Amino acid sequence: MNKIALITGASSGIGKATAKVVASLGYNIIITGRRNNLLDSLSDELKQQYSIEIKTLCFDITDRKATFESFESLPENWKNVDLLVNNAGLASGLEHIQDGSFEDWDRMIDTNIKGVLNISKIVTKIMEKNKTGHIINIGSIAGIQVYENGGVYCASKHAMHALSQSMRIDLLKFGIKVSEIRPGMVNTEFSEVRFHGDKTRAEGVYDNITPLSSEDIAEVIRWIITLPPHVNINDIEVMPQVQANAFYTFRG
Ligand code: NDP
Ligand code: 8X3
Repeated sequence: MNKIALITGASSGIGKATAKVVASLGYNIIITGRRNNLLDSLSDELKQQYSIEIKTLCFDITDRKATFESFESLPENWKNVDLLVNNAGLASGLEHIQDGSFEDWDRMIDTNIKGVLNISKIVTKIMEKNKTGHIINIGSIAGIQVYENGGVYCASKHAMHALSQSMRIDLLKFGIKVSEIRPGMVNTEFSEVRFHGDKTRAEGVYDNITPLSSEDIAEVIRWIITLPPHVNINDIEVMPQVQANAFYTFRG
């Protein structure tokens, strides 16, 4: 039986690129997101290319009931997840604290913190029973640094950093590995989502620079999950060459 990976937010960006890498390694994959058409076309593409099986689960990770029910709908043998990639997440808005919108804040907190908790509780319970597993949390440079206007997104990714460390401790005795990846700028739908669909503003984020691609992050994941079982990468920061940290980007 192939190993099973569950990748949240696989309809685009880092999650989609990760699904391709994980498929190439022979895992059977559960891909999740809210856009079913994108999940279905990725599933078709990967099934054509690799001898693996894929399940698509379409649900909103902020909806705890839907998350539990979706997972529950899987056939029993699919529930034994070996690899969980907690990737689904977003930034919404970019404003000073006094101008921020409650709606944006709720979206980020509900997705980036509570969404991660929802799926992690389900999967870690199974990994605990199986005494094995690997969880990869997609954090951010915003999880250890804060920048102007990014307060709530940064807070949500600081929470991811704290959770990654505490999960590692809690799950240690069950043989479950927890790794956190903290990328800098990656060119995905991220900025378009942050700017509520404003493509021009989103493109401006990557003006005159070569940002990371989703595939760059997926390659890091390939490396982490193909290391020997006794080795764990606790955390790793990955930046484009032109970006030193959250504040300094060289735009020529
Ligand atoms: P994308 O916007 O391209 O992908 C985000 C994914 O998350 C989509 O598949 C989306 O699926 C899913 N998602 C968002 N909200 C929900 C929800 N409520 N329920 C279910 N799925 C959801 O962005 P990225 O690939 O860049 O983002 C992936 C992760 O990487 C995020 O956690 C982000 O914070 C992090 N990150 C991104 C960086 C960047 O510069 N791009 C840098 C550092 C970290 P759908 O819309 O179909 O629901
Ligand atoms: C996304 C990267 O720099 O916009 O997590 O916070 S940044």
